[in-house]
Amino acid sequence: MFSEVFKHSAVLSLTAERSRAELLLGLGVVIFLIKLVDILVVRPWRHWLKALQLGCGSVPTESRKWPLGLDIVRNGMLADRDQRLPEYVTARFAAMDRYTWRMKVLGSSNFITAEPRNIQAILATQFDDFKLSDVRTTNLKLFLGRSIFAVDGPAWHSAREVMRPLFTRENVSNVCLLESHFQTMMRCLLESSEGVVSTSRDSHGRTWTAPVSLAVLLPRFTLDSATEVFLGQSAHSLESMLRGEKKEDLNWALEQMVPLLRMRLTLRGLYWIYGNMELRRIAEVMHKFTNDAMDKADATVRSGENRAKYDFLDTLRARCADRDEVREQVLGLLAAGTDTTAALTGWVFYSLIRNPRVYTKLRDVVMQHFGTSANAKNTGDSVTFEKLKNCTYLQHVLNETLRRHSVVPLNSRCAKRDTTLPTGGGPDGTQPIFVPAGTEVNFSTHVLHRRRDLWGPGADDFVPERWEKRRPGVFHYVPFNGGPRICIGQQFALTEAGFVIVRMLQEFDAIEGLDLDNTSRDYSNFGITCAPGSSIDRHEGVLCRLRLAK
Ligand code: HEM
Ligand SMILES: *[C@@H]1O[C@H](CO)[C@@H](O)[C@H](O)[C@H]1NC(C)=O
Ligand SMILES: *[C@@H]1O[C@H](CO)[C@@H](O)[C@H](O)[C@H]1NC(C)=O
Ligand SMILES: *[C@@H]1O[C@H](CO)[C@@H](O)[C@H](O)[C@H]1NC(C)=O
Ligand SMILES: CC(=O)N[C@H]1CO[C@H](CO)[C@@H](O)[C@@H]1O
Ligand SMILES: CC(=O)N[C@H]1CO[C@H](CO)[C@@H](O)[C@@H]1O
Repeated sequence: MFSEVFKHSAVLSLTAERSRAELLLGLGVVIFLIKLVDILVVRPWRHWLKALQLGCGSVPTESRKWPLGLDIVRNGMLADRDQRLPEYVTARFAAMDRYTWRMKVLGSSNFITAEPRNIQAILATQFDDFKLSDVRTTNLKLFLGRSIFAVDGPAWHSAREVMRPLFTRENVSNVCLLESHFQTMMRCLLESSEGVVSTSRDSHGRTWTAPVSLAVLLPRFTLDSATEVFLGQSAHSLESMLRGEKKEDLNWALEQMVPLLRMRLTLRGLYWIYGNMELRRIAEVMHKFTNDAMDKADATVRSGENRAKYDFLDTLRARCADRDEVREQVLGLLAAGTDTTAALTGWVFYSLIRNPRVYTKLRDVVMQHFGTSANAKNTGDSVTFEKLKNCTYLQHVLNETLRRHSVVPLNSRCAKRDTTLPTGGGPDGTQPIFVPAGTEVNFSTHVLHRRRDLWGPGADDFVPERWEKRRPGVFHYVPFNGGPRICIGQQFALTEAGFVIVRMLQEFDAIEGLDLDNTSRDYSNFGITCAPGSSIDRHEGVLCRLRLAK
């Protein structure tokens, strides 16, 4: 009896539930249809009207062969595998035959540009119309929290203020600390493991290093010195390499982070499905390193030791809200500053190897300007910030390298509100274009820096001398971006790269590439930044041997 009643009421509630479900489903369908009409009809119509009002022209869309532009995604992956990603982007611009166009990939539609006026608008004149893209902020926030690199709006403003004193000319010009790390890198160049000499002599009795990948050594050098500058405590990753240690240290964590973040950026909205366990492990290592540094700094306060080496850390601690923020800002600086500077330095040697004329000329200039390495060792301060800045040919080599090899070749911003960009629309591409709120705009400095109409027919060639005559036009040359969010570490990077180049040229009087393949193509190893790759192993770029100077 009871069970009868029970059954009955169960049936009742089941039907009630079913009709509720049907109602919900119906409602869902209606909402979906409204949304569909909005996306397919109302919005395009509204945008078309607004574009018309604003005098904007239409922008051509890149053609696609497969649904969702999967052919473009696939070709991008193939180009990346072949270490040709920058050239792939160039080829797409060439196929479009203009410098601003639209691409539709994986359901999203965005603009891409290599037009100085548009890049200037995005980064400077219309700064407030744009924000960082959401993929970047969500992904980075996880790692870097309030880091200047990951935040936007007022949070960015205040982070930029926190950083400002660290990057004054006075603070950036201090190169003293670099020499000891350079000495460790020299040992890595001359020894296979601690104390075991790896050099050999040629038939003229000259000493050469064993084959070495500079793209492997340089990120360790920049990490070791940046950690000492910002935390008062070096990661000593070059030393652990000499000792053959393979531990989960800070260098390991940063190395792991790059492919992981890259995959998550590729997955866009689905980023959270990938790599959470690994991320936690990496974060732990990073937290431990920064916390240890702060503990050590505190211990010196108590013991009354010299605290000069904690200057940068002290400034950060005085200006950040709490310990966690100090950690986030330091990790942001390491993420933004180490691989980039290493990539620039790597590209310089990559270019010198392929242009012996420039190597010889630069070495002569360095010898005149800075003297020999014996000089550097004895006086200790022969390579100074002022002297680096004063060495014009060195600056031109840096300029030319950053022009031909953008460390950040492709970047993007997202429109915060409906806005326009100055050019790229209409049949001849000279009208402004309409950029609806939420639209991503990619910009490629790689394409910009190699435009023949801006740089001449030899735009692809490595000719530092072009900088003797030429001042680039406004926003024709932006390796560090421009506007309010211009790279805050620019001078820091140029000083460090200049220092390493001068010291290397003092120590070595010849360099021989061991991965040249007789073609003029380039090998670009894309992580988050674009570093030199290699025809042999993309992770061992700038494979070479060097001859010790007499
Ligand atoms: C050759 C080396 C470097 C290159 C090519 C480079 C390039 C760039 C670029 C293109 C940006 C703008 C990114 C964007 O807003 O989307 C940037 C921002 C930044 N860079 Fe660098 N960078 C280099 C070295 C450094 C160094 C050594 C540091 C610090 C020690 C550093 C710290 C930063 C920071 C903190 C930002 C964010 C600035 C902000 O958003 O206000 N960079 N860099
Ligand atoms: C950097 O320079 C400024 C002045 O140029 C100074 O006030 C500041 O304390 C310096 N040091 C650090 C680590 O920020
Ligand atoms: C820089 O070069 C100029 C002219 O070549 C010279 O007068 C000046 O002393 C140099 N400065 C330094 C710091 O080397
Ligand atoms: C490069 O070219 C030279 C001569 O043109 C040839 O002897 C050499 O084998 C080539 N090397 C490669 C890797 O193709
Ligand atoms: C290293 C570097 O980029 N140096 C110079 C390159 O050219 C620009 C623009 O002319 C200069 O402002 C830089 O100082
Ligand atoms: C390199 C880069 O930032 N690419 C961006 C271009 O725009 C799309 C949006 O459609 C972003 O998802 C990419 O990350």
